[in-house]
Amino acid sequence: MLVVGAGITGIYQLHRALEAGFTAALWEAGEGVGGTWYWNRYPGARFDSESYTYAYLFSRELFEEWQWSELFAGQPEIERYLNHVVDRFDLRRHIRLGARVGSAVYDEASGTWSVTAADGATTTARFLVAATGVLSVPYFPDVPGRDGYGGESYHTGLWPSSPVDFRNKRVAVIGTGSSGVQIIPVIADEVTSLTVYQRTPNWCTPLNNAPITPEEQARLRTDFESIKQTLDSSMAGFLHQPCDRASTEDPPEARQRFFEKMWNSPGFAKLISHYTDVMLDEEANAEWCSFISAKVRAVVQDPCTAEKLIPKDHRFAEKRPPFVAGYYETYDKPNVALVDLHETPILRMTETGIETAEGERQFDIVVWATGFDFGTGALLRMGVVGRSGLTLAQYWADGPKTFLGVQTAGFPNLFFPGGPHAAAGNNPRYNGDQVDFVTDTLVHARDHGYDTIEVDPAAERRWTAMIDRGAAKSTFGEISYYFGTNIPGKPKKYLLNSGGRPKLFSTIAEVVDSDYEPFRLGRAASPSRSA
Ligand code: NA7
Repeated sequence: MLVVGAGITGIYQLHRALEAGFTAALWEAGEGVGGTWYWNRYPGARFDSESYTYAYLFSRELFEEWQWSELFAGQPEIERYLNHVVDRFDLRRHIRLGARVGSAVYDEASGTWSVTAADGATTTARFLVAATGVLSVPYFPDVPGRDGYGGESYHTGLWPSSPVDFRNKRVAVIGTGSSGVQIIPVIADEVTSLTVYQRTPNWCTPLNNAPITPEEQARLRTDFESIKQTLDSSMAGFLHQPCDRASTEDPPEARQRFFEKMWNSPGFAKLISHYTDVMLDEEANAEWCSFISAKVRAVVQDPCTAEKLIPKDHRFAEKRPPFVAGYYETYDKPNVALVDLHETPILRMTETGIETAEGERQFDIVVWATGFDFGTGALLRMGVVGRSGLTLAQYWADGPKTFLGVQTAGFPNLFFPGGPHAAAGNNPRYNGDQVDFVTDTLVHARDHGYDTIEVDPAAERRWTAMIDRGAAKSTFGEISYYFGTNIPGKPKKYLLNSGGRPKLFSTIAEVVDSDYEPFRLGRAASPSRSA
């Protein structure tokens, strides 16, 4: 088996493959392991899922020996953790760094994949597992003159490993999604001036981070089994529990008190533990949005800036809501300015800065916090060629078609856990479910003497139709990058699993009960080419 990508999914896949007795290697484009948590090393990058709910749960010993310092750990600690896991489970000797896969071609006679990295290295694998992630291809908008800008330029998702010195620099940040709102408050005090180029404001609410005390750590150790059970069965892979009532069941004053409680709750509790109607009912959502708007107006002293920071074009959770620490407060600092790109769009980059309709501002550093080609970006850049010369790019020209978000017809022995059509929520939990399924499926194939396994197109059609039907009812709107609409020319298709984790679980159970009926298992004509 060749695993591609040493992020949280790929590391786990490698571990499971070796444990199951496969000969396995992992190729990773970066010079270190960690995936998202390797590339996104910008100041302020951190979890917004609770650290111990994002971490691996496959080993009780690992869970007990690793002490997270904070409820929402920062990038350096996360990267340390993932390196620890790699060493702890003796995985490093199977990992090849600096190996960006540029081509993966299926050979029908042998039922194997020939894989080539950008540095020319080649290998052959019977099973190819692309754990290439959903947020791994940074997106740079096509701004005229971008290449001619002569200052320092960084994308949050491609942050350099040597620290960027922001001291005494005039800095621009373009983009105010989860990454932008994390870096902005952290660098504001270091820089001479910070100019934020905002196209769309988001509904930002407090992360409410806190240290994890030794007492809490002791409790976590004791509660491992119940934590694991809750996370393994939860809809979205969090410990937060759903609320027992709708907003209409509380009088107005009680609603305000509840909103205040939500405001002070950690991270995603504001989605999962909120009133049951807040994500679904327009009026309930609008009342919560008014509450947030009042908070923004109370913090941001300049009323004009405050209004610009309040979303007007989408409701709460229509886009992935960011969580913040000191974000709105940043705009009260004298060295921080907000440029509203709806009022004054970027015309071009100059050699020394950014020109909008209001003129040019000069910068030493420009930070692109402009997001990613979500879901399909990495897979479509891997040069994947399946049966009969069909490329994945051709087959997915109108959007991804998958079964369970792990396989696509015409590409035998290729799996992509944690890719498009994965569930929505705390990523490692359902990516881990998919890795477990892929591993069990390959063990089944191997132990029954099969060389090839490929999903039946009918099963793929059913799964993809289910995703598309459910997308219409999703909380996320079509303006969300979950529909691919942030990338010009990309097909507008839902890229998550709109059936959620329960649908993933129930379908996996059906697959196993039916003895893998949705898959075609076969024997290769000349299987010996397998490495
Ligand atoms: P996001 O959430 O996709 O945010 C990208 C930001 O970049 C967003 O504010 C965009 O504005 C902005 N953007 C994109 N293109 C442009 C152009 N052409 N001009 C100006 N601004 C632009 O990416 P993040 O990295 O912040 O977060 C990604 C995920 O990582 C996050 O959801 C978490 O899961 C972790 P727009 O809203 O499109 O108007």
